[in-house]
Amino acid sequence: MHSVDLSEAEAFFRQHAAENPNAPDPEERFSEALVEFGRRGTFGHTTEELEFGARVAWRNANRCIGRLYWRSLIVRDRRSVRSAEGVAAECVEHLRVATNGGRIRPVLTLFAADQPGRPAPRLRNSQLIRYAGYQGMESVIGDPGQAEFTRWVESMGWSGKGTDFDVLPLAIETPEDGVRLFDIPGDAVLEVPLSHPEFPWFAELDLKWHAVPAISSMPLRIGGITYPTAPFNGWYMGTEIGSRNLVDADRYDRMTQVGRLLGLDVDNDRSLWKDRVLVEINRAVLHSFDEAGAKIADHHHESEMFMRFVEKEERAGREAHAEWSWVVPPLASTTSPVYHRYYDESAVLPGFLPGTGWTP
Ligand code: HEM
Ligand code: NRG
Repeated sequence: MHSVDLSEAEAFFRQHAAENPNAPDPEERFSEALVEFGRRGTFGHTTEELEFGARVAWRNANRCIGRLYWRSLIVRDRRSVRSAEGVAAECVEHLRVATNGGRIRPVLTLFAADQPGRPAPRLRNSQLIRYAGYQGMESVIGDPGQAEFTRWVESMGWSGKGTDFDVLPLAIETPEDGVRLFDIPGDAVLEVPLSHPEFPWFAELDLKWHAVPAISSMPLRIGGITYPTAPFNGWYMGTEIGSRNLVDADRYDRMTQVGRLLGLDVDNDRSLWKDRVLVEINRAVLHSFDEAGAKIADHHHESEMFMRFVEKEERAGREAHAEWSWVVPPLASTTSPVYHRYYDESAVLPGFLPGTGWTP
């Protein structure tokens, strides 16, 4: 259990009041929290505090290029939901609210914090939607990044169809029931089949990707309290799929296959065939999401929006921190203004904490 930090709570109440004219007086609010802490060994935030805290955590997410939209985050306060079934149902509802028929909305669902003697529910998935990876003798079917998790859910009785794109079940751990698995209904998962605007053979690769990236493994720290289960989503930037998920050697690893289909000289580094493959896969991703009516950002636009965010933060008297190696897009990086400067990389709270390091 993460400990409650009262000086962080005090600083957060001050920040809430400084940025919100309708927030309670921070001194009074802090004494109230102190009394509650004396009585229960913890204290509760109000729904308004959580909404503000979650939005600021996004504003402070140093690896995120999408932060211009931090004020638009929809926060679902579900601290009272504690059963495994309840958490599963709220995660599915999260996906429906977020997907919105393709007009994807940024959403965060917040579940309970641990309390003395009462651990809160935990989600063991790294994202709400991930594809299984089945380790064979020589190769993996599906996402190799999920092979360990897939073996773990299989050891608890789950079995997938065995395709490259089987959506994994939610694995929810509660003190009452231990770990339980829940399949996500197919109609809660919007997927986009991938095709290329010029090369018909691309569709025959039978690639697809899900439209909503929803990280579920990062605890959210607000005002001295850690919320271990707080899945959140925005929309994809195309390069996440086109330069990484489908291409990384330890993910779907399709670089050489697509290079050959493009008729490129894949044995000669200096033909820059890899550079050309990246461009075409990324074009296919953006084209397909557009065709399907599923919101997706391209890295040029998102870079521009990020620079606008940095300026806006400066005008508000804050300095935008960022991790350069995460916010610089993995395609045409030098054409992005994000590339051409450095950032303060130190972490600020409220914020998302690095994944708990939990593995099956
Ligand atoms: C990371 C884009 C919304 C918090 C990232 C990354 C991208 C990105 C490209 C880097 C991912 C990677 O390289 O694996 C966007 C876009 C959004 C969005 C286009 C559209 C609205 C959000 C929201 C939150 C958020 C709503 C939280 C409320 C984060 C965090 C990371 C991150 C914490 C770091 C993840 C990690 O350490 O693995 N985002 N994001 N983002 N984003 Fe965003
Ligand atoms: N690269 C990961 C997702 C990481 C977060 N990216 C976002 N977040 N766009 C992947 O699945 O490819 N978000 O909240 O929108």
